[in-house]
Amino acid sequence: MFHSTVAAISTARGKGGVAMLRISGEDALSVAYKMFTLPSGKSLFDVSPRVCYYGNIVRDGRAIDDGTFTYFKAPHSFTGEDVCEICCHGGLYVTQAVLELALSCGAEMAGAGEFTKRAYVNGKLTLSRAEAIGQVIDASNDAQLRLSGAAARGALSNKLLKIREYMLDLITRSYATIDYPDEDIEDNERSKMSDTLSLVLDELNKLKSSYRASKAVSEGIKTAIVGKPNAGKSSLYNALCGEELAIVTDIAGTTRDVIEHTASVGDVTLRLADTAGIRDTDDTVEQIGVTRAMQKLNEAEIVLCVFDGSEKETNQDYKIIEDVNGKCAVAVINKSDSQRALSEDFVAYLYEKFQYVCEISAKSADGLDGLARVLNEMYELDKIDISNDAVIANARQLSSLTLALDKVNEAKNALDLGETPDIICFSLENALSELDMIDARATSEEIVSEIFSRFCVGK
Ligand SMILES: Nc1nc2c(ncn2[C@@H]2O[C@H](COP(=O)(O)OP(=O)(O)OP(=O)(O)O)[C@@H](O)[C@H]2O)c(=O)[nH]1
Ligand SMILES: [Mg+2]
Repeated sequence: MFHSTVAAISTARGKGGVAMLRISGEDALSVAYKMFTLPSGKSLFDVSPRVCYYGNIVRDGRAIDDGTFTYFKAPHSFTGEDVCEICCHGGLYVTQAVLELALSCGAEMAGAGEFTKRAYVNGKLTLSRAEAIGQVIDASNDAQLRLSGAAARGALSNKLLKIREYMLDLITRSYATIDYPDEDIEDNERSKMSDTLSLVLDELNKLKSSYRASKAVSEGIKTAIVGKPNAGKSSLYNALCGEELAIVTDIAGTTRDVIEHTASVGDVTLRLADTAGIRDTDDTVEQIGVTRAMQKLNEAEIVLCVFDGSEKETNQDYKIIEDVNGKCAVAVINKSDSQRALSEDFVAYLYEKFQYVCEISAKSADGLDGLARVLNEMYELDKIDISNDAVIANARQLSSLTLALDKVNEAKNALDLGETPDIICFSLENALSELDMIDARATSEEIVSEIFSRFCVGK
């Protein structure tokens, strides 16, 4: 498919112990032959694939560095092509020199994501697995790594293949009836097909609903921490971030600016905003802070509404409850390590007003596991095993899945209404081609290029 041989440094840019140059394409071995020599004098054309050899990286007959060489013979390589990997020392200058040497020996510079793109085009990876590899590289917390790791190993691709098999079976059965146009689909056959269609619909619906969960893990949820001054918002923010990022004092009105940071709580990634305590004030600077807090509250997808459990409730607490009305909010009763002064009636009111209530101590981190459970429940992450299950990972996949789902629904309705097999078949074939878009069994070159251009060079 590709006739050029490309090279790039596949390790991250910057000083490090080791850097790796990857060369892929028909001439990979010839390029490596011109720049790497073995102490035994053995030619690189005679090495065993997948064995690591020590040797010298040579320019104009002189060694510029020493390192290792591994040859992966096509098709048993990441890209499916001949691949040579040369590891050298990870200095900025030496790495660049090794790359330039490879280019002068006949390789072309690889574009962003080119190795993964080649792996996809050469049938070594499905598109959803290739996308997942990008997410593995971008992962910044454990949940993101588990989610993308499962997809990279083929969780979604395998699930799609299974659903595809059911759909192909349905199409084949419908065709069998089309061949005898005078005969209607027998009742028995119709009911069997209806059962299979229900199964397919069930699987597709499950996948569709997994998107909300996967988005909560990978993209993160805009979350505002609000409450009256001194409730412990900044303390909660610091506890969730695992760092003393926000200033905490016992002076009401400490926080003025909005501070933002990403934290992983349970399996959910929260894009947290700590805000100024909401109250009426004559202080001009604090007023601006309160306005910004209200803005963040309105923009947020989730609101963590903090109440001071060690103080009697005030009118301000009631006002804030009104402010968050209609938002997806968790009432967080803080300072559980102190004597409870919040009235029982008010606590009961919180349980009535909020779908979720957590009692915590931001100071000791007690109860934060309960908050994590609540967040997992909100995004149905308690129902998904993100380390293994198939999930929809992005809007592109969701859009194809939704179209496929519509078409399967169409087929099911047609079947239930007693329509002729050709009508059912037509919907099913459309559904299949939509579903096939997810793993790019039928995707345009434009979409493929767009996806791989988001990768870094060397991947
Ligand atoms: N005992 C106890 N004290 C807490 C807890 N959380 C916060 N505090 C104390 O409550 C006071 C206010 O905490 P902050 O985190 O600054 O409160 P805040 O809501 O951000 O306050 P403003 O920024 O002024 O709106 C500080 O003295 C904290 O040490 C807790 O869980 N237990
Ligand atoms: Mg604060």
